[in-house]
Amino acid sequence: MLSKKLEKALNTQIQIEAESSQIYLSMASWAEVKGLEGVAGFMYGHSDEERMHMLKLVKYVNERGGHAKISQLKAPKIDFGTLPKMFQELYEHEIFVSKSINELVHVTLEEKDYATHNFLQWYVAEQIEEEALARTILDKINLIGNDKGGLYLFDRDIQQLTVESAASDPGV
Ligand code: OFO
Repeated sequence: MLSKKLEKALNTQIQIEAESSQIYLSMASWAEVKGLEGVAGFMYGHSDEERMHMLKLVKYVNERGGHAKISQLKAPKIDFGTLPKMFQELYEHEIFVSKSINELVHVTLEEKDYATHNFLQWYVAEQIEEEALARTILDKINLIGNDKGGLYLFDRDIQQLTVESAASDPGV
């Protein structure tokens, strides 16, 4: 059975994952209307992943005798300015999510809930990979700069970039 404090903290994380999914969905739509099909596809996929992160938490909370509460979400931005700015935002957002997961892990120790501590290790590992992926993309995009040909190739290749490939590729 989850403690009230941990249940509340997990519910906050559910909201954060749901908002992450919305942010990446908004990035996908922004990229799509700009004609960046590859970037859009990548972001749609990333948005789905965040929804999966959220669902995994929802099911866990309910399974442990808590109540996963589905709440109102903050509306994401609609315009992301430029591609480098958008990927910088993605990177910073993942750092924010990692901090939030770390705080959650801290609460499990305070509450002596080792089952939840164990459950959250998947998220700890996932965040390392997500940050690595965001950094890899950011490095590539900064390298391209204003080169239109480079941007074309980047848009074509980004869909092949997965969390796994970024983890084994130290970047540019
Ligand atoms: Fe849920 O990992 Fe990104 O935000």
